[in-house]
Amino acid sequence: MQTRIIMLADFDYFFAQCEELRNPTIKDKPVVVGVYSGRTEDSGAVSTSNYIARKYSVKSGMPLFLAKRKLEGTDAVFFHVDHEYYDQISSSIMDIFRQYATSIEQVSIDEAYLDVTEQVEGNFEKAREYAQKIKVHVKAQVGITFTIGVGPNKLVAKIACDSQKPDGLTIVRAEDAKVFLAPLPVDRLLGVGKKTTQRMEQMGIKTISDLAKYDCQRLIEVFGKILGIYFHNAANAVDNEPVQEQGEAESISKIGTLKQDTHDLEFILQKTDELTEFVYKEVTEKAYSFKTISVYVVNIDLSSKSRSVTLEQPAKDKETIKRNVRMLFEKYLAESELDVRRVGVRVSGFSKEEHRQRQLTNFF
Ligand code: TTP
Ligand code: CA
Repeated sequence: MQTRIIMLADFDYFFAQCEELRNPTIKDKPVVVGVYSGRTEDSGAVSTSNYIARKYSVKSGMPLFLAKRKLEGTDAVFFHVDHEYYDQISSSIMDIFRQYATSIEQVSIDEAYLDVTEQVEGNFEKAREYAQKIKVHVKAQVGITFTIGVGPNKLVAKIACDSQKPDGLTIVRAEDAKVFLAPLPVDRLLGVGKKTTQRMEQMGIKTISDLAKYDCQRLIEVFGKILGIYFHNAANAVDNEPVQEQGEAESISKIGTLKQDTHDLEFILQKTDELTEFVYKEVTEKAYSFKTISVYVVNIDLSSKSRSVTLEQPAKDKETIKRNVRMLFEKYLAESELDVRRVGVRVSGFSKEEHRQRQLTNFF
């Protein structure tokens, strides 16, 4: 088998970087994005923060009041998460990735694997230039930086990516992969959590190299066949999982700002027709049928609302989206007197005809 060349792209401090993008003046300040529970002014948790805030030891998951305390005396800025906005930026980057790879596999809002074997003719030196080219393209078109790990498979690409952030580029050639992994602790492998780490430690396995040398039969006895073989292979930098779009996406959406604030249905529908074109294109590319159609509205007072409708039968045509978007907006405008500033169209509840084989990565 030809050596594959796989990239993992992971967007840097993603939610916080998105906020910097639309508020360029905050770039040299600590930036924290949080989920506010609403109970008291500061209750909630940090989703992420930029690297300046991280210097003050702000971390994802930390209570917001604690982050505030750590940043006391600085000119830190705090934001509420805005998933719709981050989703949209993420989709536009994923679209660029699709132009550069034979296949891509989005694993989260801010991570995707790209199989670029053909594009770089199996050559790791070319892969370096190619990765730079993708970074420059995304930076110029979307304004976001990200880190790339390159390896002979997904497992190595992921660990390479984690080894130098932000705006990093780490390349691990096929012949160096085992040596690259050897000194790392076992919990760097996907699927090795706290419990497994403890169990392995009892077995005298601390590093990936310990695991690579461990008797495979014995691993199977302890962890079962699927995991035992997986651990043995992973530690030896062996991973044949293909890069392929995972299961079904949860939703496909597109948001846009109206040319002017309005309460006029036809004016709004001109915009949503454009958005529908985009959504419909994605849906057909993925051969999805959908059951739910939603609209999203940001009013002039910046309050936001969404409305949706679920069909009796899955559909896959553009007219169904347009018809329901019209219906949802007719109803919405009758209920609300506020002028509308931004609108969005989303479809979800996907099904796909062909059945996909479950991947091992989905196993975890
Ligand atoms: P990560 O990739 O873990 O983190 P990051 O992109 O903020 O930072 P970096 O990759 O530079 O280390 O998570 C991606 C996004 O997921 C992140 O921007 C916010 C969100 N997130 C949460 O909402 N809660 C969490 O606990 C974590 C870890 C992430
Ligand atoms: Ca990230």
